[in-house]
Amino acid sequence: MNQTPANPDLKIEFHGASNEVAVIRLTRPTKRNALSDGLILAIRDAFENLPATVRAAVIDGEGPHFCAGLDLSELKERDAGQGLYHSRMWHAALERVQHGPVPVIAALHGAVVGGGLELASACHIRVADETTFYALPEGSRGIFVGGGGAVRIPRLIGAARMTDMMLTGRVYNAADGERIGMAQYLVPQGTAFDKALELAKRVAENAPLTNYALMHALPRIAEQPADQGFFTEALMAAIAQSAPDAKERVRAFLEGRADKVRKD
Ligand code: 1HE
Repeated sequence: MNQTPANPDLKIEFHGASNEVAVIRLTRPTKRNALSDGLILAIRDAFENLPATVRAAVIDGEGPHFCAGLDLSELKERDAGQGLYHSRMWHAALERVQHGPVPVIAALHGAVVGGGLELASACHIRVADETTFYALPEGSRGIFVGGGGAVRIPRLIGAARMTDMMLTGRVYNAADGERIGMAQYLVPQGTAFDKALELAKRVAENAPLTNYALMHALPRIAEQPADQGFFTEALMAAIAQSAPDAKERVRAFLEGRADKVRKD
């Protein structure tokens, strides 16, 4: 099953026995998957219109790089007001990635720069192959992040590292990126997509309410004072465990029908 988005620079296909994994691919390799306004809106629409079969998503990029960030050819025409609306449009689109219906796994390779890093940081898991490099060239282009990076990237690597990247143009390679928290997985060259798909299939097997709690409750709890966080956690735990799906999964373990936890 495939879906044809309105924008030719985005492709959506479905994987798994029940089409439970959506693969959303940036297909603008000649421009290094630079994110035009049309492409950002297509990403938003893709996440808003995922079929009900979908339980997890992978996002990746065609060609030698994941994504070169904002399409700079569109930048020169904007005044201040248009710039504000443009940034808010990115926020709305990447909000659909982060707080959409399903967990999203980014498969990274090559350049993950500027708005490409902002897109990756809106995903829930990042798998990077050895060719990946991370940069925020906004500093040297005389602009600022505008796609939510000022909020999301410090939560991954800390404000001090992001400040350094933007002030000095520092580029992190794949290994250092994984060390500082850009990606949770570092894999051999050319294998990020396969690993991301494998993880997405595993994520898709979870109880949907557990995935929902991880996407929607956990980041909010992390921002709350401890006392409120404990209370939100208790509410979410009570809701999750009351689902029929959760009861069946616990029963399956107690009756020896479910996998044990094993070392890899
Ligand atoms: C582009 C873009 C782009 C490439 N907008 N057209 N992002 C940047 O500042 C990164 C700019 N790009 C690069 O540094 C490099 O292109 C890469 C390291 C990503 C890749 O290098 P390379 O040698 O593989 O490709 P290339 O030859 O530089 O680029 C191929 C074509 O893509 C070329 O166009 P052509 O017509 O000459 O073939 C490039 O001009 C074009 N291209 N990147 C437009 N970004 C919400 S705010 C977010 C703010 C930002 O993201 S700012 C950071 C922007």
